[in-house]
Amino acid sequence: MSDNSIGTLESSPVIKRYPHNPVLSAKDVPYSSALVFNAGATKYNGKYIMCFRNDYGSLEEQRIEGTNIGVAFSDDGIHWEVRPEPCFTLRVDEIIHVYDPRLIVIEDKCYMCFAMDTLHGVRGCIAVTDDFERFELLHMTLPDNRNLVLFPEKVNGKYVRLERPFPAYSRGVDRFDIWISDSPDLIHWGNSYLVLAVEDVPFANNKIGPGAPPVRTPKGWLTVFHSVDEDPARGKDGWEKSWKKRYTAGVMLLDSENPSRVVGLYKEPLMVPEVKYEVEGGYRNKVVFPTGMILEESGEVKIYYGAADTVIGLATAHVDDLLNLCLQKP
Ligand code: BMA
Repeated sequence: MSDNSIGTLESSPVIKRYPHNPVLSAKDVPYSSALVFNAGATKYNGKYIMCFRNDYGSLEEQRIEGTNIGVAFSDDGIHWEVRPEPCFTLRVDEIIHVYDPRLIVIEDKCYMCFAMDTLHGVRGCIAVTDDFERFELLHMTLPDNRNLVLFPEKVNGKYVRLERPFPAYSRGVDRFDIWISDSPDLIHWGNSYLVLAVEDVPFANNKIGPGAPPVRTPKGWLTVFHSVDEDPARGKDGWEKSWKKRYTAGVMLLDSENPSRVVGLYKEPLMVPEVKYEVEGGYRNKVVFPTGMILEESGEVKIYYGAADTVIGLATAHVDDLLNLCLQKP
């Protein structure tokens, strides 16, 4: 271990993993698929809908040939049926691929935020759809920016998003934080503020980023984020020659009226990679990457997350337990 290594971490006991995880993996996909992970999830027109990252190629030969985004539907948020064709692909000239979709319904319209790798940087994008076949692209950020998540309703008359720019020049490599911006129309964005800095997260020594779109609670906007710690002592841990990072999940609460203000941050991780499909046999092991969060009327929160960049897991917690974690005094 090096001096600033984070060491052993544990998931909070409020988190329950679905015992039959993963809820979706390559074997469930009726077209070429190797890695199925990082899925946006929402409820729309009476169904659960998930848009997921599908890296195709060969799992056995550890080969990726490209990425598309697939869509799956469910009546219970647990058992999913994948539509026979991918729903979204962009691989033309300047655009290398699109990935890591997040879904959110605002005023009965469904929006998908996603990342786009281009020859000139990573861009965060927002599109709108009503059938998951046709998507109208509304906005693309300047590079480098990704992990866009929209709030489910306007705040003070404006659309709001969390995002994660990559200020590599000014902060050195990989010291990245969570920011917020607003917009009158989802097309023009500005009024940007820092929300949470990587140095404010005790279990991060590398970078953080938004996870799933926030949910409204009586105490504020509840939202999960991803947090990364790196340890030079780590070596090969997946398909790549070397993988020294661990991705965990954190949880925080933002002010209802001024969501750039953090009113509660749980100082320990909410979820840490610790079960088999999160820590071994994957493309990149020791990764939990939350990208979808649904608050049920019962108070149950469903959290969808990429596990080891290879499959999709579901974890649940009660909303009151998550709020208590955020608001507990040190
Ligand atoms: C991030 C993104 C995610 C991925 C994660 C862990 O930088 O590329 O798509 O899940 O790394 O590899």
